[in-house]
Amino acid sequence: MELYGLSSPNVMKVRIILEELDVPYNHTYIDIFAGAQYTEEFGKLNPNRKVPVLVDPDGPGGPITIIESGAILIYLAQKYDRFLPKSPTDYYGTIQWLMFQMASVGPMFGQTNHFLRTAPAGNDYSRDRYVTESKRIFDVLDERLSESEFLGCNEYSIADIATYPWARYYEPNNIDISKLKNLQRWLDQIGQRPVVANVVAYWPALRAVDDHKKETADVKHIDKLYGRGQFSRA
Ligand SMILES: N[C@@H](CCC(=O)N[C@@H](CS)C(=O)NCC(=O)O)C(=O)O
Repeated sequence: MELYGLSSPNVMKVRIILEELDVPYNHTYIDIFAGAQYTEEFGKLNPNRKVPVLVDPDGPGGPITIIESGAILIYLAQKYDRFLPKSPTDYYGTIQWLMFQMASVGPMFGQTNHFLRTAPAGNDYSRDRYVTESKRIFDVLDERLSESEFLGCNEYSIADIATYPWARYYEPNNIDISKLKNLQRWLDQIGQRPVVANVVAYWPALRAVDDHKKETADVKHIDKLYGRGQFSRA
């Protein structure tokens, strides 16, 4: 299998499941800081021009290309029959918390990261809105984890794999989770899985590559990435 990505949380999810499944894969680096997502070749893989993208040459009925990290997790869980329980209660529990990650955790935490670390000064309203929403979402996760050992149900599933890489952002974003005991318990539990611990351990090296590329990038590419300057359509 070929995984197109870099060091983002959405890509970390896919690396965690591939490594949990012990499926061999190649990782092709897509340099979004140099516009690699806008090539004709990449556009054929993902018209949304974002990573991760998974290409499985051995898909159902031939090679298959899958975009959207949540869809990739469902695909791999179903192909290898793991991390997506079959009983209706657990199946829909897992799907609904996976959807919560895709619709709320990822997009809101992503905006929080952007406004805390990337946006220029003078965006207090936007920054406060996303920090507030992120804190609310952390509370929701904590409440859910007060009634269930894992997010989707009482076993480790793709809902946990999807959410863990984003939940770790409480630290760099200075979000106080000291009162969120259920969330803390879950973060420890997931982080202690050998595969997860291994991915987390090698991640800073990947992150350093991205940080360097971002710092040395042509400002035009960064403006296009963030839809600003000459690329703003507002
Ligand atoms: N909903 C998508 C989000 C993917 C996404 O936003 N990817 C980012 C990296 S985390 C990206 O490729 N950004 C490049 C760009 O926006 O040009 C998923 O979960 O796969």
